[in-house]
Amino acid sequence: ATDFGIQEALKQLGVSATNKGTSTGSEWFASGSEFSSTSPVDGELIAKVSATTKEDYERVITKASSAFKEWRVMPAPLRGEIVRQFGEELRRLKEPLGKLVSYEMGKSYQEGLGEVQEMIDICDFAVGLSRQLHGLTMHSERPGHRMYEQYHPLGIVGVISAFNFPVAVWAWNTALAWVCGDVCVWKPSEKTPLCGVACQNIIAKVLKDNNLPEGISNLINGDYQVGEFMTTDKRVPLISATGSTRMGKIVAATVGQRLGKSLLELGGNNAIIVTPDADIKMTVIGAVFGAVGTAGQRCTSTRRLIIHESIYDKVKNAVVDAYKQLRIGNPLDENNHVGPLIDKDAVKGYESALTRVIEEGGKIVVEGGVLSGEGYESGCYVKPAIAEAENSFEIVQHETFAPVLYLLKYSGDVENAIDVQNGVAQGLSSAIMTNNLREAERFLSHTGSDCGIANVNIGTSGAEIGGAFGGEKDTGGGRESGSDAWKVYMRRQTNTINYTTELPLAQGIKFDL
Ligand code: UN1
Repeated sequence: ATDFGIQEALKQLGVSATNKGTSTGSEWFASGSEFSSTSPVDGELIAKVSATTKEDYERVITKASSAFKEWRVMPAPLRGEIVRQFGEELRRLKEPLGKLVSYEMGKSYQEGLGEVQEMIDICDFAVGLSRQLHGLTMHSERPGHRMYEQYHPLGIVGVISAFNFPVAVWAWNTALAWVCGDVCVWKPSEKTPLCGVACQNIIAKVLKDNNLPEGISNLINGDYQVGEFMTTDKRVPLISATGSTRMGKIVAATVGQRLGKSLLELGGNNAIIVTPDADIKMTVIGAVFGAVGTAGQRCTSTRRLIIHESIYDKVKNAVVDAYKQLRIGNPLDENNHVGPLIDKDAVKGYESALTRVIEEGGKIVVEGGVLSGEGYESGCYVKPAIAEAENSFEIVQHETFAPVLYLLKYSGDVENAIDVQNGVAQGLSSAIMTNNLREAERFLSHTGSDCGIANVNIGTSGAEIGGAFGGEKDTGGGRESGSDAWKVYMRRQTNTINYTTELPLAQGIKFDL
């Protein structure tokens, strides 16, 4: 079989057949049992990683705590300079890292490169941010007083990331956390541990070259039990977690129990509303990429198309036609549009969604199925499917992390479509395709989409790093990446200074002694 340069990429990234799974900077250790990373592309074992034990974890936290004491007093723009160098290393290693992402996770090589590009972009953003960690200055109600606010480094930030964006989501968090003066402990998904090893190697080199403490970047590996070391640990003031709503509820409860902060980026159930004024060509591109890109495994993947009855058949036929062009296969081969699902459990989830939608009265318009035979040996390749359904179906209410698209029909005004769009538990991304200003503005208004992301004439996926990323309701409420998402990585302080010889009390209170 063609190796597509994987061995060479692993070598460049310092990933070997057996990797120690725990690291502070360039120091690696391991006392836990080994687990395997298997590629969904060809079902082959890529390499092994040892899981982090409680003892390993304690070592990490000790290192991280002492690194924080040094890192927090380094001026923010100098921390920005370190993140700039990290971005440069990512530019240099974009191809091997994009390839590893593609091979370990299964997304197309193009998307793997795109993911590394998101890392580079957030580094650039963070470098600028390192000179803009602004607070406000307020007018005091008391004479001779000054009042202002500051943002101070928070401490150790725990990052728990998902398999679907195995490198970018870490970078969104760490690039910001680092310029904010925090140190990070990362637990990547147990399905993509090698992406974690590779990224840790990249930042470790930068830290070492600059003679900085190892504990600024730390890696731990394993399943949810390893994640629990952090969620239950008071020494980790912020947990940023990406994954399912089920996982997020557990993390929120655990972290909330100790009054820690959590930043949650959970499931979506994203829809595109297609109104009678939509540009059908644009709709098809947005909907098809949204539904089948990353094999439907983005939080922002398009799950539902809410189409006006007057153009329903036209849109349906155009989308069904486009699906006929899709090539499913090895994601490292640039001719293919759709790669495999992450593993066989995901394939089961996909199959059961298709069974359920029929049981509930839906109608399949593009047949799904698991592919077998040459090139599909991993058993993880599935055909993107489309079903006509109702929003009230239980399965439509549920996020299935696979390329299954539901077509829903609406009649009357755009308000009716917005009701359908909002009529799910999740609230991540949403879109409307229309050239009608009134419909677009209504969709974006207070009574419009209830999601964290609402787009006009763009699909639901592929958000830029410059905006705050995240969503409402069952999506968890957190915001990562651009805009002022950095504030969650810092502790906020209000300062009032009296430069007189009197001590007037606020609210005009008299307290004569
Ligand atoms: C995710 O699926 O967790 O907006 C992140 C997008 C990407 C990020 C998705 N920029 O689709």
